[in-house]
Amino acid sequence: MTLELLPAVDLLDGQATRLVQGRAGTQTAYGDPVEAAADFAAQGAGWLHVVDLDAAFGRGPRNRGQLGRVVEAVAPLPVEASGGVRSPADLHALLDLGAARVVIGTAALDDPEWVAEACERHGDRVAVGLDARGRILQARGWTTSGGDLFEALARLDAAGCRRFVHTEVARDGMLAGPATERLREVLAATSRPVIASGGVAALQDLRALAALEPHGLEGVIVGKALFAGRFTVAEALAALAEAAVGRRGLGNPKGVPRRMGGRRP
Ligand code: AMZ
Repeated sequence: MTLELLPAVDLLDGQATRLVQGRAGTQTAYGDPVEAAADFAAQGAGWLHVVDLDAAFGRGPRNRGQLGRVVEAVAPLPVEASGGVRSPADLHALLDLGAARVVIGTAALDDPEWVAEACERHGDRVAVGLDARGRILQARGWTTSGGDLFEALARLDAAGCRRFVHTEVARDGMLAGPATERLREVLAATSRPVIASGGVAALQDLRALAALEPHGLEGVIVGKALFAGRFTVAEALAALAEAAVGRRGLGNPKGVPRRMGGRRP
């Protein structure tokens, strides 16, 4: 299988924005999020990841209009939406706007019972965001910490949550490479699909992550590297497709034709 690429459009005050390690005040604005999303879609992305940063910081949902416009602009491309989903009303609002999947972070720590119920009720339409500095989980726009990553993962996995998004906060927006070792530990701790986020800076990082696909890595979220022009969505998709083909070839390292003696079609 090919690792799924989820280009990320983070929204702050209606603008496409990148933060450094998620800290307020470090933002670089990249203009109209609808334009960015449409461009990523046109290049062949299979998913988009959209974060309402204002909502994640607890300033209320200021970007739902933009989220709706993004969903419309890229349809039928599925959009994963997150940020500030703390109640059933928040979750339903994003599903009603057309999000194919909603990621819940802070509430998975604050209100695990509701999140377990939401996972059960909505199945694949809900994923749990495990945002962490090392093993320590981060909440409320990564301004507070609480709980152990692996304890929460075990608990939510047992509660039936179907998919996890692991973000290494210390790497996010840093263009310093993904937290591959931590990710290996996360993959070893659950048999549910995992999406990785944070730190991707180069096509080589994507190839390294693609090697984790057989261990349960399903996708990778890329933000800053795309907005900073390190590579394009099209290049990223080509690198991931190539890595998947290379991996399939590993079962047959010398490239010996499998149907020896058979006629070529
Ligand atoms: O950059 C940040 N400070 C930040 C961020 N990108 N804070 C939260 N988030 C993202 C998480 C997840 O997708 O990676 O927002 C979502 C979680 O939000 P919440 O409000 O459910 O914790």
